[in-house]
Amino acid sequence: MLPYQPAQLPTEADLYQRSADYYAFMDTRRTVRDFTDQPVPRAVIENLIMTASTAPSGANKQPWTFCVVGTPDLKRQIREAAEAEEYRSYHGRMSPEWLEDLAPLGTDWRKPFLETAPWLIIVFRRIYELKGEQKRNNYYVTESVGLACGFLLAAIHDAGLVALTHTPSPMDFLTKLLNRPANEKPFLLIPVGYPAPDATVPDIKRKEKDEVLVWY
Ligand code: IYR
Repeated sequence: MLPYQPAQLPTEADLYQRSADYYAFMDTRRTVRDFTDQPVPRAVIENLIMTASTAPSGANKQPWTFCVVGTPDLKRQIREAAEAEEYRSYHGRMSPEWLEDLAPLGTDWRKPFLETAPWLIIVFRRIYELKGEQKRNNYYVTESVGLACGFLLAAIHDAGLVALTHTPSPMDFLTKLLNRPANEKPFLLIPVGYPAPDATVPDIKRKEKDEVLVWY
């Protein structure tokens, strides 16, 4: 064990100010589907991913792999495979209720952002580790990787970039295209970049405090 040495403890006034400021900032985050092809330096993506990798995880196993794709040819292959799956999803695999719930978002099977965004971050869950021949367990893998993705989205927003949490389904084409080992399962595909000047976002609202918070 090591002593925990936080930066200076905040005053109560600091607590109000900092929590309110961070909430106001995070409340400006939007999922964006319209990107420009303006480049984002690799070092920036590395910082964002290392921030994600500070997330807590079951038994500190850090059961995540972040694959970053920037080459036009691989982005095109990912787009073609994703669109083929999404076409089937939007034309029969998703229930009428699901399609109705998605209508306000204006999504369809076409995924041009998979080629426009400078980087695609594909997050994999590591369901176990191989130490030589021996399999070692990871724990709470989905929770851990979800937390890391939350940290990643907050870091992307803080940097001034935009992202989309894209979930093509099924996602096994990513295992094949990226040649990932059997202990890794695709979790989320996150295009990252600058928003297009004419980008639009759906006119949707966040829930109110009394809808999400219960005091006891
Ligand atoms: N995976 C599809 C459909 C989709 C599903 C949900 I739930 C969303 O919040 C948004 C889209 C797609 O990416 O279009």
